Amino acid sequence: PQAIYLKDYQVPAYLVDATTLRFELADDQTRVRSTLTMRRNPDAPSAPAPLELHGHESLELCRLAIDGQDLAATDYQREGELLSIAEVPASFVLECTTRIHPQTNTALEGLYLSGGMYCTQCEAEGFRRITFYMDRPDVMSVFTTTVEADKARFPVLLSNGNPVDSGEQGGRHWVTWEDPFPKPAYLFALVAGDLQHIERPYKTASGREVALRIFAEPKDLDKLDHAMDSLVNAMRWDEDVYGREYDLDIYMIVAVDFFNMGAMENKGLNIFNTSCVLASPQTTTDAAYQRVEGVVAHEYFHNWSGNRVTCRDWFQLSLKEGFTVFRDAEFSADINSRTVKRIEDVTLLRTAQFAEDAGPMAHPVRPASYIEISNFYTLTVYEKGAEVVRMLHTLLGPELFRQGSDLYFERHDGQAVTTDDFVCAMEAVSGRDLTQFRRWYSQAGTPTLRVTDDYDAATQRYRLHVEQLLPQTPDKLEKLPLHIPLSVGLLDERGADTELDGGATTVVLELTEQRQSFAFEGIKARPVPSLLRGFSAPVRLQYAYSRDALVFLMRHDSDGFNRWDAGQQLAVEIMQGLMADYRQGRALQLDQALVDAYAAVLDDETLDPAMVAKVLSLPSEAYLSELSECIDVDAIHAARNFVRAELARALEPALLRRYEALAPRCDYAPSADQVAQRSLRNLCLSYLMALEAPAHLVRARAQYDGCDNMTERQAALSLIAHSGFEVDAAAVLEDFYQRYENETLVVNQWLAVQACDPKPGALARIQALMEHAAFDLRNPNKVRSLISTFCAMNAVNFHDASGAGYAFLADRIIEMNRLNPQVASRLLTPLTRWRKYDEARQALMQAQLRRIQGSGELSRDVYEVVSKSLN
Ligand code: HT7
Ligand code: ZN
Repeated sequence: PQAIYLKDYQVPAYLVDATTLRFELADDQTRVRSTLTMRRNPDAPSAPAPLELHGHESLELCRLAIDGQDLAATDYQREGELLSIAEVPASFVLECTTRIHPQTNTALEGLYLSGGMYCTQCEAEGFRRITFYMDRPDVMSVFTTTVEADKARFPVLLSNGNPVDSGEQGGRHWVTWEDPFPKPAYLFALVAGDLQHIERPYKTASGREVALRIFAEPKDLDKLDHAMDSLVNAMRWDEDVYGREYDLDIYMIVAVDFFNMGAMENKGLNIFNTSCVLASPQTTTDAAYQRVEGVVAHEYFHNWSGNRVTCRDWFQLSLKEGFTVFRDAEFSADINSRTVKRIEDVTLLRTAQFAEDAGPMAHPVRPASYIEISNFYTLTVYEKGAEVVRMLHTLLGPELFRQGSDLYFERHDGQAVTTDDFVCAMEAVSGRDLTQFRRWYSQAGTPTLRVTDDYDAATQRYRLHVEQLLPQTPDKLEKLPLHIPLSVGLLDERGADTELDGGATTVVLELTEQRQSFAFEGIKARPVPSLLRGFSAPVRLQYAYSRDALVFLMRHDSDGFNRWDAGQQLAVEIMQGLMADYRQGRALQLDQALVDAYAAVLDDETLDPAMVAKVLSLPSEAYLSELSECIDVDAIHAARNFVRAELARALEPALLRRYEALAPRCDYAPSADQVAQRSLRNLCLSYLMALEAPAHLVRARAQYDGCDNMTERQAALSLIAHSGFEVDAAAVLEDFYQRYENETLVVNQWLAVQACDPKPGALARIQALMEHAAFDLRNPNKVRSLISTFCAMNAVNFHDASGAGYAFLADRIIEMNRLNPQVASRLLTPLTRWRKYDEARQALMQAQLRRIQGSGELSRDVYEVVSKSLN
């Protein structure tokens, strides 16, 4: 397979002004007839070029005609994914008929069946599996789509836009949809199935009436209200915060069970993984409720940041994804707790994106090349991309940022543009030169900020000295200093913020050089610096805080994020010491400083319980791994478990007191205050269960039996299932399955709970579960629940020194490579990290990568990740 380079971009030689599609859905095949009104692109180089259409090799071409004249097989050439016609008129109508087989489409790209319902996934390059087309995002066309199918089995027929016509004949029926907004093919969608929906009217700020409809299988109709509430909140928020309104008469969401990712923003017809839309108190945890809210908002926000203004080419993916993640994060922060949302996002970034940025697949937010674009829907493009937008927001301030966003939408409505166009709009409104800032888009790797300080009592001057260290990445490109906003506050000896510039207590230092110093005058005593407040840039921060200083910041920092982060740094440092002790065979002993700091937070009833839960949550094994030069999974597991059990022993009465005091007093609601209380209560129970005492087991089982919601039940389930009380563990798992056998998403949770059970013998349990009726290798949600969870969340078992975990994963990847390349390629992630382990494990992991490499014909997706990992 060949790499594609950003530097080779060329404007399309032809344009498609109008696209008319007719789908005839039948049991063994689907016939697709397309009529494209095309013309030469006036912006293309003047010599007439051949017409090049994309078409997947699975497409059966039945008819191709230009201006009504059928083409003979000798009039065109098919090579790989391209069909070319040497000569075409300056403007013409191209007609094409293809035959496709959704029934056997296990890749879940293009048109496929999800549990008996037809649906599509066209981003990034799925449309070429439906018909021959200029399947690139800078070719935008208006679409008219007719869907025809058996009426009894597929009573609901949907596509983008508004329904304009329908009819029926002899048991079959059809509906025609018209989408007036020009769009690239990746935003095309079609659904046909036996679905029901809920509906809510919505009036936009300017008074337009919109019908909001959410479709699902009839059995799930009672689980759609939360998604609908989230949608309405998101629509109102986008009007208030960005001045953006919805533009069609109907907005539809359809829930499907078989889906490669979370959801898809097709114009007017979003298609969602059921896991991102269905919610009910009995089947859905608080975390899943929040995910539904976030994903519904994210897809809705794409209507402007993605659909009205789209990407010129796939290298620009972060133009829509980074911006939209930033928008959805701000939405969630506004309607829930801002600090908790920030903590969760930064945790993901520092744990998983930093690891990606340090591995063989590291790439800039705007990649310079790819072999398979599906491999670039990454944490770097999404999460780091959102951080880049956040830094622009920090540098410009909210007002100018909003003006920049208005200008961007105004300038580029209806266009396919680049990340540079976005930055240009921000430059235009602010008058700032963002040339250096643009390096965030082109340089891969996570910078480290090394900070030192000095204080001179005589002159009352405090100085911060900052050095940026930019890591080498696989592209081997030279790294130049970045423009980095560093938010800083200075705490005096009482813990109060010092007034800095013009009375502000937080200032944004702008780093632009590799080494830079910043002086603060009139500082009466040596302060404790609060650095990188709110995580103002996606960097690793190095500053030699003493443990006392970290405890001080935990108590006093006015920045909630940094208060939490100080606690994390303290816990990390203590656990790293214990890991070293464990390796040397020394007795482990917990630093009393951590016990005291945690006790103070636990006893502070004035704090938001959600924050208490966050502060008292120990850094995960994955984060400790990311911070390790060479990952020792056993030492990490042992040290973390030791700290958990010691904290539980020392704080048992306080934990119990808060656990009892937080007992639910009213019916379940996914409201911020209830979510906060449940999160702290479940955290207390998890510490108590670390004591492995029968009395706490009884408590956990009582919670499991007595609760009215999935948040409490699932928390109790995993604590019991992962405990050493094996009989009780088996009983509760059996009970859970019996209760929820018919709830697919809950059964997936049941698989995931077992997949991350750290007790020895996990691999055999996973293999047995693969034979269970609840498992299906063709359903990505189930693969993620069982296999990805085992590999990512059960390090001690997956990385067992025998290498059996690696061989198991390689077998699954080889199987999945044929069934579903996108899912197969994502399963590879843990093996790509082989350089971070000891020599023996490195050899075992590499051997499995080579086995995959030599296992036969590889999809582009798997080929790219395997070959880059072994390079
Ligand atoms: N824009 C959507 C991306 C997506 C996707 C990409 C590749 C393969 C399958 C996919 N499903 C959805 C989702 C989003 O970011 O909103
Ligand atoms: Zn998105």
